[in-house]
Amino acid sequence: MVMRQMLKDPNNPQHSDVETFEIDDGKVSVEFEGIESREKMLKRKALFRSIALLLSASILTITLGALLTKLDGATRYAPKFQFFDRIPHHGNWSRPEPAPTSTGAPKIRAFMRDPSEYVLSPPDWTRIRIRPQVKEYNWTISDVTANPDGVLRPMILINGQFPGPLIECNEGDTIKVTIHNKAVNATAFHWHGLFHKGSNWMDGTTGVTQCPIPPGESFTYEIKTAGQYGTYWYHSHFSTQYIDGLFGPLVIHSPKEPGRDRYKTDQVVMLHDYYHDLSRNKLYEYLAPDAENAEPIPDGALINGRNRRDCAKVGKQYTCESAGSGLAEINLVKGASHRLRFINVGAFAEFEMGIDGHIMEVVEADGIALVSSPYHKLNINVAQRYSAIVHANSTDASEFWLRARMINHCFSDPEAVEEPEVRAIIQYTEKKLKKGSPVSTSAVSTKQVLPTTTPWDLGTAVVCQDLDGKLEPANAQVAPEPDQMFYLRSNFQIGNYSLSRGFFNSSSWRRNLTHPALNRVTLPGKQAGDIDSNETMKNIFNVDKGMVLKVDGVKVVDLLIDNYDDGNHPMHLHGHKFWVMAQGNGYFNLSDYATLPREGRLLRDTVTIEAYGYVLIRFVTDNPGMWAFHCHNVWHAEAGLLMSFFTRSDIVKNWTLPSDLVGFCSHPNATNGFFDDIKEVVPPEWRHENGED
Ligand SMILES: *[C@@H]1O[C@H](CO)[C@@H](O)[C@H](O)[C@H]1NC(C)=O
Ligand SMILES: *[C@@H]1O[C@H](CO)[C@@H](O)[C@H](O)[C@H]1NC(C)=O
Ligand SMILES: *[C@@H]1O[C@H](CO)[C@@H](O)[C@H](O)[C@H]1NC(C)=O
Ligand SMILES: *[C@@H]1O[C@H](CO)[C@@H](O)[C@H](O)[C@H]1NC(C)=O
Ligand SMILES: *[C@@H]1O[C@H](CO)[C@@H](O)[C@H](O)[C@H]1NC(C)=O
Ligand SMILES: *[C@@H]1O[C@H](CO)[C@@H](O)[C@H](O)[C@H]1NC(C)=O
Ligand SMILES: *[C@@H]1O[C@H](CO)[C@@H](O)[C@H](O)[C@H]1NC(C)=O
Ligand SMILES: *[C@@H]1O[C@H](CO)[C@@H](O)[C@H](O)[C@H]1NC(C)=O
Ligand SMILES: *[C@@H]1O[C@H](CO)[C@@H](O)[C@H](O)[C@H]1NC(C)=O
Ligand SMILES: *[C@@H]1O[C@H](CO)[C@@H](O)[C@H](O)[C@H]1NC(C)=O
Ligand SMILES: *[C@@H]1O[C@H](CO)[C@@H](O)[C@H](O)[C@H]1NC(C)=O
Ligand SMILES: [Cu+2]
Repeated sequence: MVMRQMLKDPNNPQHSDVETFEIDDGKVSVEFEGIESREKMLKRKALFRSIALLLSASILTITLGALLTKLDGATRYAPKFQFFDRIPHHGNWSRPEPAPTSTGAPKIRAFMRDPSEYVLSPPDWTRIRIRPQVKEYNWTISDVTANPDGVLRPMILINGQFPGPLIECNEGDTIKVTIHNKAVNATAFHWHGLFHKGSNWMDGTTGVTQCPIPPGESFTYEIKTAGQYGTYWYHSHFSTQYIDGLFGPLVIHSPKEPGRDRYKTDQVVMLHDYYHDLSRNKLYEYLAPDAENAEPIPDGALINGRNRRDCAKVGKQYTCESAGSGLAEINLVKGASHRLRFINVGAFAEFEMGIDGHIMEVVEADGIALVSSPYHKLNINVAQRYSAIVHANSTDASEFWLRARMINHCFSDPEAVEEPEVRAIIQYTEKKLKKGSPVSTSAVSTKQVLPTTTPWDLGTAVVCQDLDGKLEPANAQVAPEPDQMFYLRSNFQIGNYSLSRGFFNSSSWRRNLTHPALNRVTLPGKQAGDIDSNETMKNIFNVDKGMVLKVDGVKVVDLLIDNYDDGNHPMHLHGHKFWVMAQGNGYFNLSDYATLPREGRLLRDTVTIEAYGYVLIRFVTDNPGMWAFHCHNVWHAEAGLLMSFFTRSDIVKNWTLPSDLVGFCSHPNATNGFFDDIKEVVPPEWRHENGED
């Protein structure tokens, strides 16, 4: 047995939609006030009537909202007119998803999702009475070989396409996603940033709130969207699996969101680092003995799943067929303003991104509307979101580069990345969209018109930290005074078997897939009975294998973390938004604690702790459940940088979890694909008799 400590802190060795829009014929009811001027509304009414004459009533009932928005905010992408012929007459339609593609080298790039799917159709709140809807999605998960950037690799996809489909709804709607797991390994889906108030078991976090969905089984997530809006995303929360293809955007519209009249079109731009191997194999290298927390270097990056590699430069171990691959194209109607919702859906790299010749007005961070502030470039860490308004009024060109560069100074070997930058083409388009104009096909044209614009001459980021400058919520809210504070030290240590593990104090999380934390506190019988005793908590949870901090009642909790690691951590708290009270380099000076300003603090759900830095966050424990708090760098989370908050045990202990979820816990295939570092990477002769599992 090798027992070595490598501490980074020298001073302290201790440590298918169903959408129905309702229109009152002619008399359009306005449920929300003060959103649009009367004049503008009358104009819209006139347009509404003239279109009404052209279209049959059955079509009208369903698609008017989407149609008007599309005509107004025309993009080069074809509108969803194609749906017309799929509309059943009873006014209920499902968006049929293409059948999963079979394994093998795809010649036709049908696995690439049509980019027009990431163009949003915000509802017109002024003319359509929108009642809460149930939005249903039917997803089949399967193993597919595909080559988004040219390099063939095994992937795990939703309905055979990459990236995942957009979930779009209105605040108050219920989203129902049925997962049919047809892949060889288990899975589970997390809805990043959603509160799941009163339904913590829908949070989708293996080891914390659920047992995985075994291959061959199905499960329906039911997600309420009350009390929040903005840009979110979803991803698998089973090991590092999401980076193999299981992720996508989730957008909640709301009449409460300020500034909706400031842009004509609205679309999602996902940025992500990318590997040419299955994440499981990368995890194997990363967690191997003596690997010393050297995170796998991405092979490149993608925008909305797209990029194009030069096959001549790709390693011989890969099969590369770049025909049909290309850069993402983002179409902006010339002269108008546009909302771009940036999401970092990657594994590890923070991006610095900007658009040549355009200022970005940042108006949203992690689902919180902001006072607009202008930026030339944005820093966006893993799992964070920013919305920016971009004005398509440059007279210099009509094609521009969107440049997104991984901040490779934060990589274990900054020089090792071949292509740290990925680009997309921003194209100005003409105002009106012609009905029936050709759909931009899923096979991106290889005859793209490449921009010739030059980047902002501003130097490049070398530190991984959050977007600086003052991001101020539009709806100012004074953070409450704290009731209690937890302090944690995070670091990486090389310990037993020479494995590099991530720690919060003495805790390095080892997920127990068949006994998730939530199940342990809701089991009928003796455990749940006296969960309020500290003794029981100690018996149920071994702090060294995953700290669980229990908070009784509704409290205002502060969490201060000092990071003794040379890497940054995008920290995410499930089920809540938190105020970022303090953040910086070095260690927090406690004498500042009493006087921290409480006004204008940014609320978000993912915050960066710099290398050798700190963060102090504040949140209210008003959402009962078992909520993971973890680093969203997939490698770090798998090395153990995850813990949980257990709130409102008085309510939670009365819960009965859905029987299908509980049933998965005893399913023989629920742990298929689980990566146990000790079993997988430690040579048998090194292992203890009793194991360290
Ligand atoms: C829509 O169709 C689905 C499947 O056919 C059905 O389950 C659902 O109840 C329908 N919804 C409405 C609002 O009619
Ligand atoms: C959902 O997908 C499954 C598997 O592809 C299929 O059997 C089922 O009929 C679909 N259900 C609906 C409501 O579309
Ligand atoms: C583009 O529009 C924005 C917002 O109206 C304005 O601030 C900016 O100066 C304009 N740029 C040009 C080049 O006209
Ligand atoms: C973590 O360790 C620090 C330093 O030993 C200690 O002050 C703190 O209370 C610990 N945190 C928790 C939640 O136990
Ligand atoms: C390492 O192994 C020893 C002996 O089995 C055990 O007491 C200790 O808790 C282990 N440490 C870690 C960090 O797993
Ligand atoms: C998970 O927890 C159960 C109950 O405490 C225990 O019996 C089992 O060995 C644990 N499994 C792993 C892999 O730690
Ligand atoms: C349980 O532990 C907490 C935190 O250490 C403490 O405040 C509380 O008084 C303890 N409760 C009991 C019943 O001992
Ligand atoms: C902490 O803040 C106090 C008061 O501002 C100051 O006197 C002290 O020097 C600071 N300590 C450190 C280590 O910076
Ligand atoms: C939980 O259930 C018990 C027994 O049925 C009941 O007395 C208690 O009030 C419930 N607690 C809550 C918070 O609903
Ligand atoms: C578990 O997987 C094996 C191998 O694929 C299969 O033969 C078996 O039927 C599965 N068990 C269940 C309960 O689905
Ligand atoms: C599924 O799990 C097995 C190990 O159980 C692993 O060898 C394989 O690579 C996994 N497949 C995928 C697509 O992750
Ligand atoms: Cu981390």
